[in-house]
Amino acid sequence: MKEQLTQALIAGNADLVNALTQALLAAGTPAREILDDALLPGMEVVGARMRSGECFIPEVLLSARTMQGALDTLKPHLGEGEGAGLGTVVLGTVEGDLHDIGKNLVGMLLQGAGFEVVNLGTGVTTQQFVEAVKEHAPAIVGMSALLTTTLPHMAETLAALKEAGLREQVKVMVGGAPVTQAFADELGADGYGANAGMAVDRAKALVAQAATA
Ligand code: B1M
Repeated sequence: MKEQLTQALIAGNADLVNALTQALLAAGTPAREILDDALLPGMEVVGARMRSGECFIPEVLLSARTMQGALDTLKPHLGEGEGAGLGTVVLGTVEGDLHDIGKNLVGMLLQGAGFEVVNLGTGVTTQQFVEAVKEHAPAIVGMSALLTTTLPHMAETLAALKEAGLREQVKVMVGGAPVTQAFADELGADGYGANAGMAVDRAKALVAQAATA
């Protein structure tokens, strides 16, 4: 059934994806398994086809919307806040970038792990990140970017946090397909996650580290 789900996601068949996701959950398949074994591989194929010119924006959009629907179905099953009270994470996709599936997934898993998540959405400007840090005093601010052209906004936001005198009081995490550990290090970020699970592990480690500092 998982292979069928992958194929339905690639085809952007929202009704079938919804039915199969529900059926797998009802059969006792863990939400993370549905995500890791069926949905994420489906988005990988969509990405590869987009790159090779085999499929175009309307088809990608259809799969992306279908993926978001499946994530909404999985959300209540992605962890039950086992470490509730871990602190607040302000999360957003940087300016000029509207990719949000991965960022939303990171947000859901952070919530599931016990963080309070303030999701600023997509196209978040440097100033909006700074204002959100002032308003919510989060433990972590997380930036996501999927386009190489929008990566520079991460550095701009870090610089703006420094300028506003906020850099010392918040940990900065970055992620998204073009982001690497080397890029995060060069940027001076405190954390990076190659995927949502790794992002949650890193976020937990950062707050644990801050608590003992
Ligand atoms: Co776009 N797109 N897209 N796209 N799109 C990519 C990113 C691309 C790699 C496709 C390709 O060419 N193969 C390419 C970027 C090339 C580059 O810059 N190097 C690209 C392009 C070029 C574009 C447009 C410019 C196309 C155009 O208009 N000509 C355009 C740009 C629009 C804009 O942003 N201004 C565009 C538009 C779109 C759609 C609207 C059609 C749609 C987005 C819908 C949406 O997000 N609501 C879309 C999609 C779906 C993709 C691909 C196919 C899939 C992205 C995705 O959702 N992956 C993507 C190809 C790819 O990445 N392989 C592509 C699934 C998701 C779960 O993974 O987002 O990587 P990901 O998130 C992961 C990790 O990265 C990590 O955890 C997540 C979960 O494991 N992570 C973090 C993410 N954020 C994190 C933050 C963290 C930590 C970890 O800490 C804070």
